[in-house]
Amino acid sequence: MKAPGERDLLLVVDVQNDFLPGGALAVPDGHAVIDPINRLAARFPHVVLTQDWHPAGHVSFASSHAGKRAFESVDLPYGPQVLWPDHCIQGSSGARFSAELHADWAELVMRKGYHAHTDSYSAFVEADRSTSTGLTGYLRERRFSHLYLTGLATDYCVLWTALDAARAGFAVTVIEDAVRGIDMDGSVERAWADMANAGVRRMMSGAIEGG
Ligand code: VGL
Ligand code: ZN
Repeated sequence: MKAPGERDLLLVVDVQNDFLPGGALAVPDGHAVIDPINRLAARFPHVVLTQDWHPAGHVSFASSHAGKRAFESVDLPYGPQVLWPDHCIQGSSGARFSAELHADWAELVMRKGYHAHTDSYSAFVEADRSTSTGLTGYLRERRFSHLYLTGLATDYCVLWTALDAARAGFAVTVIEDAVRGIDMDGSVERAWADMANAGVRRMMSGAIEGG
């Protein structure tokens, strides 16, 4: 690929302490995404970060459901919901971006998952599949056409964000070496298949000029 231009956006998904080693919901090998993201962030003229941002007692926390454990599922009004350890609580150190992430020049931090009764893996549409975060409008108004996705986790927030971005009409490429997954029961493999079916492309960070 030639050098990223004015219509290209680097979208960095949830590179927060709770998803990194030692965090409440550590993604295996999650730390490995940081170097490639830092290199890419220096190349892209435009960078947007997403930040998982839950109130205490959030509906996606196992601790909010009597008798349930993390990684089990419950049926919520909007459908099945995987339950997680408490993570990315608003204002907590776990919710902060990794101190090693160098993207201070990011133009927007898109927070998500802040409604107590609705989760949001996607940066575009919440888990009820109807509440919009506003990101589509923001990106359209700024005339971005191609989104390059990086971050955590491949099989949850990256996956849902990629699918919704493709649905909204953006060209979408996931940077393979700049994402890592949680991987429950083959969910990473399924995620790549679902993204491919939706027309999402994949690329290594080294294929981006100067990356
Ligand atoms: C995520 C599970 C719960 C993610 C966020 O960033 O992929 N996964 N909340
Ligand atoms: Zn979350």
